[in-house]
Amino acid sequence: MKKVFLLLTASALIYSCGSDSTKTDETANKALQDSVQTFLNDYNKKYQELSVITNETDWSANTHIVEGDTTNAAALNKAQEEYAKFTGSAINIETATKYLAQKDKLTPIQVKQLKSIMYKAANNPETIQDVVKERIKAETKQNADMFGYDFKIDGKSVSTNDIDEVLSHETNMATRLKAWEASKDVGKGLKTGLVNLRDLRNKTVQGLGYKDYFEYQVSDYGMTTQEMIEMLQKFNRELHPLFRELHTYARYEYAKKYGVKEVPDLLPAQWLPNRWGQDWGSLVNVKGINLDSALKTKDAEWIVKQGERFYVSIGFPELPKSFWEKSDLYPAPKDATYKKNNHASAWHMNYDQDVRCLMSAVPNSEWYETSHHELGHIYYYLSYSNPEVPNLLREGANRAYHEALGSLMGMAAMQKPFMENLNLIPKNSKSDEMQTLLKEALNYVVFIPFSTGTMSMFEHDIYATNLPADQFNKRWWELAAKYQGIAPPTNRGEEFCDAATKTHINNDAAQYYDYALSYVLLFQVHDHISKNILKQDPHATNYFGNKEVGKFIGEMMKPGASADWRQLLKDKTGSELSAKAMLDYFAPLMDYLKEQNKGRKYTLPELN
Ligand code: X8Z
Ligand code: ZN
Repeated sequence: MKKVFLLLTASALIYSCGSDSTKTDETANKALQDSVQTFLNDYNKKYQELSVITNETDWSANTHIVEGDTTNAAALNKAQEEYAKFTGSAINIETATKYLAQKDKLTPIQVKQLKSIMYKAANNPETIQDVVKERIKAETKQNADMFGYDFKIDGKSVSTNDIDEVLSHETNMATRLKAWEASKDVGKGLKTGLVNLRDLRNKTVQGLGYKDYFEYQVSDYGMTTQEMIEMLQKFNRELHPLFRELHTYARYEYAKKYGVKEVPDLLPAQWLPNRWGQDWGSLVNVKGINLDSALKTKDAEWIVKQGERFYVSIGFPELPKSFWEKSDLYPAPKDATYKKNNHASAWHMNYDQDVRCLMSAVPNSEWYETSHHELGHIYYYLSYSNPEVPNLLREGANRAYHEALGSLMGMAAMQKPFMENLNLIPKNSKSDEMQTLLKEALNYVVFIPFSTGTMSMFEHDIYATNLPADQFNKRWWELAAKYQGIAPPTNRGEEFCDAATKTHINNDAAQYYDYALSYVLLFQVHDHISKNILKQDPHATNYFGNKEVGKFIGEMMKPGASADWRQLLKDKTGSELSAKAMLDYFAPLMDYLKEQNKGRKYTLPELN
């Protein structure tokens, strides 16, 4: 009896002891979480305030570029410096580090925000503020030099839209070559700036312990450089058999088109419709589905509005009025005394409802697709601008998600049933499905070696292996040959810097694999939507008006970066990131292309 009593007392004692300490722990955790929350609230507020100023000045610096006028640049540098001073401040780094050391006691969303603070700090550490300042200045200048550039053909100013038009349609080789060379001229003047930026970007992130800027950018996915490179190579390898068929097919078909008897081993860059050979879609015209000719009857405004109509039809809200008032959607007038950033982008000005697009839209299929892509960014911004998501996490689940969801809508808007529904093509028109698939592959599959290979490996080499400046052009074309099977028209020495003609190399550095991953992701999401929501063949869907589809996409967007990207994908599609859906989509092409390529010489190696 006594024993029992004693035992009971002991257990009661133990219990009450535990209860007290749990309570104390809970109180301590609550106090810690409260102080973390106060820090985060202050940070989020200040972060938003500074971002608004930076984004506004950045907007002016990209929409109004006047040679010799340094007003915009000076304002932007000043705003960026203030932003850097705050995000990289020693006190913020110290505080976030201190709190992260106790991350087990914090809520997941607090931990995510603290990590985001550290990530942002690493780009601007106060400890090396002179380097940061210099980098900011160099970035502003590089951007203005790139987008202030006056492209010329035969001494006459031309826009990049003009150049793209020639490369898409012209069959006269001399004219094509001139346009291609004109498009590469801008690179020469950007080389010194790029070399300098490479050094400054590396130095900046080394301040907080990253090996180099490539590693820094990759770490945003929670991955190491090696893991990212392996994943990119895996996707490239998986798509290679199909790409090899496309490459063979394209060499012979282009040779026919341009009346060239001897088919070259590598595709001459000036034969291709895109300045970097990243999309060969216009090689094929599918009878009965000519989007470009349908769009000739529309104006540029229709293109952007149609994008909005599509998103609204699946349940997204209309764009805020300010979007239409403040965006810069169309090319600068021919006689404008200023230039503007000619590459499409979407802006989240205040981490809230002030969203804008910067485009140079004209009514053609390229801009039709791009408008849908950019509006994808805009609707992503609007979706995560909700009270559940703090400013710091108003970003994509990862950067590839941000690129994928708009591209998905762009792809969906080009499928036959969708275009029939919009009366862009005649209803029940007969068309060759294999040709449609081929055209799509020349866009989506051809993009993979460019994005996983040429672009990503070049950026890896310049940042992670410190590629010497006198090898930039040599390396660029080696990679283009190896991955894309492309060669320049003539020997391009180191006086050129052809990589720097690609905007991302200058102002979106070491992130191009985002797009590669986004294509893989978009096919995965599309596969799920087609089969499980629409119950339609992925090759022939019509998303228009389907609220279930909108709900599904909206749910992917809504949590922003408060979601774990791997988990989100698993939850929404049931699988991990994989090229399977993309491979399945294009699988029917293999036999067709093998048949077409019978007797033709393959010049790309087989990989396995
Ligand atoms: O740069 C873009 C977007 C930026 S928001 C227009 N894209 C890549 C490119 O143009 O190289 C979209 C797909 C590929
Ligand atoms: Zn984009």
